[in-house]
Parts: sequence; C-alpha cells; structure tokens
Amino acid sequence: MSGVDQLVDGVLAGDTRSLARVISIVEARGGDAEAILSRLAKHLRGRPVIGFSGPPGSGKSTIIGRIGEYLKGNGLKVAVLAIDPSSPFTGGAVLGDRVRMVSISSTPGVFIRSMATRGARGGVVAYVRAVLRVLDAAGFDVILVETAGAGQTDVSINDVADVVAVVVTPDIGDSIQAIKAGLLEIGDVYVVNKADDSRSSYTASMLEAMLGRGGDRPVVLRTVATRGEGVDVLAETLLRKWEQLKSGGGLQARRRRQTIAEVAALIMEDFRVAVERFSTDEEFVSEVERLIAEGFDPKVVSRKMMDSILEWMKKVKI
Ligand SMILES: Nc1nc2c(ncn2[C@@H]2O[C@H](COP(=O)(O)OP(=O)(O)OP(=O)(O)O)[C@@H](O)[C@H]2O)c(=O)[nH]1
Ligand SMILES: [Mg+2]
Repeated sequence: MSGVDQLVDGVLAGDTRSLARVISIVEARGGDAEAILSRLAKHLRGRPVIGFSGPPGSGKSTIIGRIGEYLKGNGLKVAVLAIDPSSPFTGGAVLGDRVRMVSISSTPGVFIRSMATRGARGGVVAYVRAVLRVLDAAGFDVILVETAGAGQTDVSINDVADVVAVVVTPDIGDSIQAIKAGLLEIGDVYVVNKADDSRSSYTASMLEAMLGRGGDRPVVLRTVATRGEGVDVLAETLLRKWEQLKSGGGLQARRRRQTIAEVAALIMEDFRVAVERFSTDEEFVSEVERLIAEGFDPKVVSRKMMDSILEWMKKVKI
C-alpha cells in the first residue's frame, strides 16, 4: 500500500494522526496533496461548515468551545478550524486559541486545528477550503471555523463557510465604523456576546434596527459564552439556518460561488508563480529587452510574452 493510500485510509477510518498529517501536507501544498485530495473527493459528505467572525476578543473562541461541547453532547463529531490572522512567526494567538479551547481539545469527538495564513502569498482561500474538505471527508458532522473580523485577515469567512455568525460585544455601539466595515453584510446570525454587560440589550436592538426588516433578515441573539448562556440556542439557530439554506437551494448556490472563487484563486496563484520564475529566465529577459528596444510599449510586450509563459507552464506543469 502506498503512503498516500495509507494516509487516506487512516483519515477515512477516523485516525487523528493520519488526519493531522494529511492536513499538514494539504496546507503546505506538498507533493502528495493533489493525490490525497482526489482520493478524498469520493468521500465528501457535505456537512455544515459554520463560520464565526467578528472583532478581536469578542468571544469567538469561547463560543466555539461551548458549541463544540454542546454538539458533542448531542452525539455529533465536531471539528474546529481556527484561521488565525496573527503573525506566523510567534504563533501567540494560535496558542491562545488552543489554550482557551483546551476543555474540548482533549475530549474525543472534537478535533481542533489552527492554520496560520498570514504571510502565505496567495490562494489562501483554496488552502482553507481544501482543509475543510479533508475534515468533511474525515467524517465530522459539523465543522466550526473561526476567522478574525472583516478586513483583518486574508480569508473572508463568506468564502469558506456555509453559514456565518458575526460575534460582537455590547460596546460595539461605541464603534459604529466597525459595524459599517463590512460586518453587516456578512452574517446570517448576529451574536451580542458578553451579555453580562448591561449595554447588551441596547446593542442588540441597535443591530436589529440596522439590519432592517423583512423575512430573511439575520437573527440577533445574545450570549454569555463564559457561562454558556444562550449558546445552545445559538447552535440550534445556526444548524436550523443551514438546513433551511440546504432545502431552499441557497446552500448549493453559496458553495458553487465559493468553488469558482477557489478555482480562480488557484489559477492566479499558478500564474503568479510562473511569472515570477519566468521573469528571472535569461531568454525571457533578453526577449523582453529586445522588444522594448524595438520601441514596443510594455503592455504590448506583456501580451506578446503571455503565450510563451503559457507554453512554458504547460511544459513544466506548475
Ligand atoms: N465577561 C465576559 N467575558 C467573555 C465572554 N465571552 C468571552 N469572554 C472573554 O473575552 C476574552 C476573549 O475571548 P475569546 O473567546 O478569546 O475571543 P475571540 O473573539 O476568540 O478573540 P480573538 O481570537 O483574539 O479575536 C476572554 O478573556 C474570554 O474569557 C462573556 O460572555 N462575558
Ligand atoms: Mg479566538
């Protein structure tokens, strides 16, 4: 049996070590990544991917930890993927996430993984979605994803999750810009966490007013994640929303959109790599210099060179 077969079989059999190893290969786009992903593709189950986004410190990890416990209590296998925007050099916040979620990380049935995406040069959405597919094929019933708020990370939660919860704090009223900065567009459910703060009902009403009226507007809920209050209702609301989306066709539409974005990201990434390598190629450089010397505009030169880059890409199989 080849190494790839062994790893894939391990993942499908629920072996956590094989799973961790496969995720590392996929994350690093290792040589076997394509073969592994192709083998796992036959085993996809399309289970819910629930995203959590919101300002730093709003309580995303605490909520995810509680929801993980709740779902596990209901007999579900849960995976958590924390996409951390913190520096990949220190890994501080990644560790922070691990520490705070420690109560569930040691419990069978909840698998936690952090991914550092900062510093990755492109195609990040594709890496994340590939890891999510691995988790789906591995048999988890629900996958919870944490990302930092809009604009603070390379990965927009809407590009990777089926249903999105935006987690804010009662003091968000003081920073309307934060809400305006894209948060109002991305959520299916809004959570005012830290509802042990007296301003939480005001903030929830304000959010409801800002989200407007109409059948399809997002729900606003309040939670005290540290005490687990409101978390069960939140978990049920998110799963119900997922079921509704699925039966109404919205889920398929979202996933199709995400897949197209993923493929586009991969194509761009391949082009970036090809152009970078090609531009240090002696023949390429002298051809460009020759054309420029002949008086062609750089835009015309780039068009002329595109064909040779494409040919070269086919030959070297980037
Ligand atoms: N008072 C109060 N504190 C809370 C509540 N939920 C979380 N916290 C605290 O808020 C702090 C941040 O919580 P996290 O869950 O790490 O928040 P986060 O959104 O994941 O933070 P980042 O990943 O750094 O963006 C921690 O000290 C939590 O204990 C709550 O409901 N009430
Ligand atoms: Mg966190």
